[in-house]
Amino acid sequence: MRLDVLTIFPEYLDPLNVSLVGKARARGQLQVHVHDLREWTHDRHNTVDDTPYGGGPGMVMKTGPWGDALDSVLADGYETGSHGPVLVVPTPSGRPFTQELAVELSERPWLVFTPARYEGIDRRVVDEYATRMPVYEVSIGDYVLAGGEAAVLVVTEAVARLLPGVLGNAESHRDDSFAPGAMANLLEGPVYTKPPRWRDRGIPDVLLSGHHGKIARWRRDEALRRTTANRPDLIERCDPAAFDKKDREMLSILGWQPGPDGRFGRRPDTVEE
Ligand code: 97T
Repeated sequence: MRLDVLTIFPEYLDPLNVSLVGKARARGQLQVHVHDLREWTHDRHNTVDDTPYGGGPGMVMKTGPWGDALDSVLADGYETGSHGPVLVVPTPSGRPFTQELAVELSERPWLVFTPARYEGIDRRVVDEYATRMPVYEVSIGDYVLAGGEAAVLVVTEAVARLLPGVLGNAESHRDDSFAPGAMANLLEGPVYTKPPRWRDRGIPDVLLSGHHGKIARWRRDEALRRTTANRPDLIERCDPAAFDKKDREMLSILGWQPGPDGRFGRRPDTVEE
């Protein structure tokens, strides 16, 4: 897979040399090209932004540098044998970035990222390139960043670990909390390793029992405990057929019950601390 990143802060992408993504690059599984957008500015001050039409606060990134930069990066990619680019535009008004979207992007041969600073990019840039390639405007969560570079790091890491051969066997995808088919979209419960006692704290006896059935049940109960506490929305939207008898017992203990439509919701008398 080829990745291009166009940014006014190329150093912000230095983490792409480290850890999983850095190793994938070193092994030739991923080609990453980071470009300084200011190389495509036309004036003495390397201007990339201007005031918004219609007024209002902040600055908008100009069409000229983005258009010239994208034309040049796309031409280089095609010349060197890449094909099927998609444009990935981080923005707080994009579609939520999910594991499903990470899987979809991991199946593309070439991703071009355009992280913006200021109040975003002149709309005509996205509209123009959307006539030539798929465009994904993505948000990594409901909070505001100073720019899209951190979102590029997030998307890149989520995508790179899905590429064939990038993750070792020890850390395979099956158990990812949001992997399709992971515990019916429950969050993972707590994990423990040696030593068996630390600062007077032990580990749950069941994990030393050697009883695989009991261990699996305990893990499932802990997953239900965490998910009801931290992500009640995941339980509420779950197909109730995903919950077996023991799940239902645990959900009841946690204060959850099926509603008229069979879907689980918090019992009205149970309150949050
Ligand atoms: O807040 C942002 C500013 C610029 C580019 C992206 C974002 C953002 O992406 N996901 C959440 C916020």
